[in-house]
Amino acid sequence: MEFIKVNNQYRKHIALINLNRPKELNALNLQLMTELKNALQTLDEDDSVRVIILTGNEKAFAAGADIKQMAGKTAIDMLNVDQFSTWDQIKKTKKPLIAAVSGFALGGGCELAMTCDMIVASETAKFGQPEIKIGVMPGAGGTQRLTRAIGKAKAMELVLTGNFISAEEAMSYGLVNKVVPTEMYLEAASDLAEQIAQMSPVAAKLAKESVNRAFETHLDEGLHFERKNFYLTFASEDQTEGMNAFVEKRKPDFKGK
Ligand code: CO8
Repeated sequence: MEFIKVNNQYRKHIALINLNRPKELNALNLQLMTELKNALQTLDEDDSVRVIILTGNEKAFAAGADIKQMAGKTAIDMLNVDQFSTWDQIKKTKKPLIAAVSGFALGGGCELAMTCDMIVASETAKFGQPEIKIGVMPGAGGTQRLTRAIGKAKAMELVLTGNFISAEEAMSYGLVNKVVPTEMYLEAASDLAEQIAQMSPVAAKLAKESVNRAFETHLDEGLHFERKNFYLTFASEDQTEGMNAFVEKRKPDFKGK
């Protein structure tokens, strides 16, 4: 792989994916996105992995889709390339996915971070949807996910002005889970990942699916969906182990079965 680095044993049960086009501030070209989609699919099928962290480098998580690659394209070129099928596949990742963001998370970079389940940010992180400044608009979920995350007023402002917000602002609007000093952002994401990796992987997948359902349906259907997944956890050995461990006053040993 040319534009990402993958370590499927970064920590016990935790994989790390690094976006790796540092000179271009990790601009998301088509090849990078395909590599990322393939890596996530492989990690999703790898039983040794329970949580995935996606990161860039200190200066940039990703400064957006690759403008140079898109500059000469027509609408029909964009339609035919159908890059969003790659994004749709990334969205289907079943395991918890944490974005560890430092520096720029702009345009497609901000959208990619929001496609993850949680965002841990360094204090130097900057989020924004600056597409309007180059004559287009968000296309990989920015108008939808940002609005759901931070509400209409601020989302409209960011999308229409292209202004960036700081990590602290992103935190206050509910876009990110935590903000930490820059030298600690990957460590903080790893701590969060380690906590989740100790839980039942079956329950984690079903819980992730259920939380995401809240964005896609109305309350009654969401509650119904949650209930089915709750019942399904009782088909797992992890449920027996978790409840027995509680009764026996010991730490559970979840196997993901
Ligand atoms: N695409 C391609 N190259 C980029 C991008 C980008 N998005 N961002 C930065 N680069 C390149 C620069 O061209 C430069 O390359 P070179 O050295 O060859 O000139 C290098 O990265 C370093 O960038 P700068 O010199 O500009 O660095 P600065 O620190 O001065 O500025 C900024 C950093 C503010 C981040 C600036 O680079 C910038 O404004 N970048 C563009 C941000 C942007 O507009 N992003 C949105 C892109 S459009 C988009 O994401 C649409 C998504 C919708 C669908 C997704 C489909 C995949």
